[in-house]
Amino acid sequence: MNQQTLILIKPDGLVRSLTGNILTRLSETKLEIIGAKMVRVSKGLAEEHYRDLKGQPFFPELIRYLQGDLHKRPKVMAMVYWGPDAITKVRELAGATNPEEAVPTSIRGSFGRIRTTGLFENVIHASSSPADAEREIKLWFNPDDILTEIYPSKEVVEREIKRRVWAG
Ligand code: IDP
Ligand code: MG
Repeated sequence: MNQQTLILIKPDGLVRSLTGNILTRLSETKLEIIGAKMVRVSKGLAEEHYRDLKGQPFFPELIRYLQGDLHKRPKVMAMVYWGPDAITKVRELAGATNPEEAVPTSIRGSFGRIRTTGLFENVIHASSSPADAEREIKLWFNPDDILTEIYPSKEVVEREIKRRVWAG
């Protein structure tokens, strides 16, 4: 069954110049990239993304991690991959949440580490179920950012919306 999944290259992945390597590994899945962008992550976005983990002792540090505070690199690369069994395929390639337990050849097994504080610094995020994927993709992307109609969308007319345009 065709599925879509949200992938984030977290700030540690960017700071270690792992983008090319990770994209190459992901291309082995033969899935299609239907959305991609660089995002500066607000505290609100980070907290919403990881809202199920609120209350965990590592939650405040996890939010700072996703925002790039721990790596002085305030951005992530967000992508939507689409195709047969996308969620399982990408999760397998990503490896276990704990980099120490991840298969050594997986992305997290190869490049992840555990910080001295105990936080798993694991390079990549990948949605873990269709429901999570839908919630996460809708959080990170607008319908117009994605090249396939994966979820129903509608057109609205909005007035007096402030947005940035090119000055010249
Ligand atoms: P996942 O990223 O494999 O889906 P989640 O349980 O959703 O794992 O956790 C989100 C992120 O929070 C992980 O990728 C990791 O960075 C961090 N994390 C999860 N569990 C722990 C833990 O027990 N100790 C430290 N960090 C954790
Ligand atoms: Mg998760």
